[in-house]
Amino acid sequence: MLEKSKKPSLRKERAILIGLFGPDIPKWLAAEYLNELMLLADTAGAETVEQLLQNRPHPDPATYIGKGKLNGLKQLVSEREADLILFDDDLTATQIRNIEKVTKIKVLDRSGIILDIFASRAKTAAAKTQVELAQLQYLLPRLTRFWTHLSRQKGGIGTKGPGETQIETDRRLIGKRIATLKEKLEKLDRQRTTQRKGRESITRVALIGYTNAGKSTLMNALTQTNVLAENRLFATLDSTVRRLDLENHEVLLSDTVGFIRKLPHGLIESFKSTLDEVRDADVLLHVVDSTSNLIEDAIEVVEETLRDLGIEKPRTILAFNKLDAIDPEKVVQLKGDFPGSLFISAHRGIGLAALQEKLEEIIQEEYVEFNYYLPISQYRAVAYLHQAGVVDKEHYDGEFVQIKGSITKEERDRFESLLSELNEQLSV
Ligand SMILES: Nc1nc2c(ncn2[C@@H]2O[C@H](COP(=O)(O)OP(=O)(O)OP(=O)(O)O)[C@@H](O)[C@H]2O)c(=O)[nH]1
Ligand SMILES: [Mg+2]
Repeated sequence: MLEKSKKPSLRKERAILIGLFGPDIPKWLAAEYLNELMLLADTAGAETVEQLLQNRPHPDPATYIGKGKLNGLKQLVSEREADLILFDDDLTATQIRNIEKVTKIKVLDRSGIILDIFASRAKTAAAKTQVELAQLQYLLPRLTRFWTHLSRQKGGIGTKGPGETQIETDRRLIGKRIATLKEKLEKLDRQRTTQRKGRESITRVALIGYTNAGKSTLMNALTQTNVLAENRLFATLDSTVRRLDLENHEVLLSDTVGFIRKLPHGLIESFKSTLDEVRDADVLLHVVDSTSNLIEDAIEVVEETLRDLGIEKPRTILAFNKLDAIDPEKVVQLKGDFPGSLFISAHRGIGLAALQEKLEEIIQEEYVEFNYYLPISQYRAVAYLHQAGVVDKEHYDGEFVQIKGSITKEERDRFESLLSELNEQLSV
């Protein structure tokens, strides 16, 4: 028998992760943050070979960690054969330059790695444009470092930066590109708005939550679609909208990008239009990973990001996902801490019927009853009620039809103006 030839495995980049703890951030919390950074590193394709936590109330303005630590770090880099140092915070251009000078390897900060992941995951024109815009906005204040890199690649002397004029030229070029990208986004935005217009009367439900909470898995479970869901961060960047048929209502369910703590500001800005699905939602379905050790943090990050985006909180259902993977005691505790929340497993299909019922209940709250007697000649009005509302009873009696049911207040107003239009037409 022939043995399958093994492919030579590509060596992953080896990363050292660094975070700080102190009076504001206890050590256990900083350790949790580093675990999340490890997941980010993994998503970006790097292997974590060491995690370092330093006790420091504030970062050193020149080197982030203390100077003594920096020398130790240099030693560690060679011992662990590391290619990359990742910081759980944003660094200034000076800090990056100084750390790279000592350690001689690539240094990335938190925004840098998140942008890198977004860039490699962006598929559609909109996502690509949004990410490029955010990358350039991130790059602009760090231009000196960029050029140091370039001159080093060219074999030049790494310590010498370019002349000011060169930086200026580059800044201008980037500025121009930013303007072009913004224009392109506006255009895409207009197309999207037109596409959304046709769906105005249907209730919209948006899945929101921290990255990796299980939003896409839930989307798939509820609508039998096949959106990519995986144990990586930011599996979803673009919005997907699917129709979901509840017992009495039809809704549009949308799945979109997940949130994370310290999401680079430029990214939030540039993803504003992708998040229009969230902005336009009538109901938010906030999915929480109940296996996380930082549940409250994650919920707060999501709520804060919504506030940053200027999205006023519509009615929200809080759904704790991954019920299959936690202890019953934790369920009891969460139920106590978050009354009214639901417990589900998107993966195993647990609690989904209750979730749909709750959705229906919330939607129904927006509905008002109607009871009309219409001449059968007004079949357009009858058709409208069928399309926009829920009809419970329809009784034909000679020239008239009695039609009873419920409809949203908004739709009822629209219907009444349609009715008066029809009446006017009839009376002329
Ligand atoms: N044990 C368990 N795992 C789940 C459940 N639901 C989702 N997962 C897993 O959680 C991981 C993330 O799921 P996704 O659906 O991609 O999460 P998401 O919220 O869409 O993530 P992003 O798009 O990356 O923001 C995957 O590995 C899923 O298989 C569940 O009910 N139980
Ligand atoms: Mg997803």
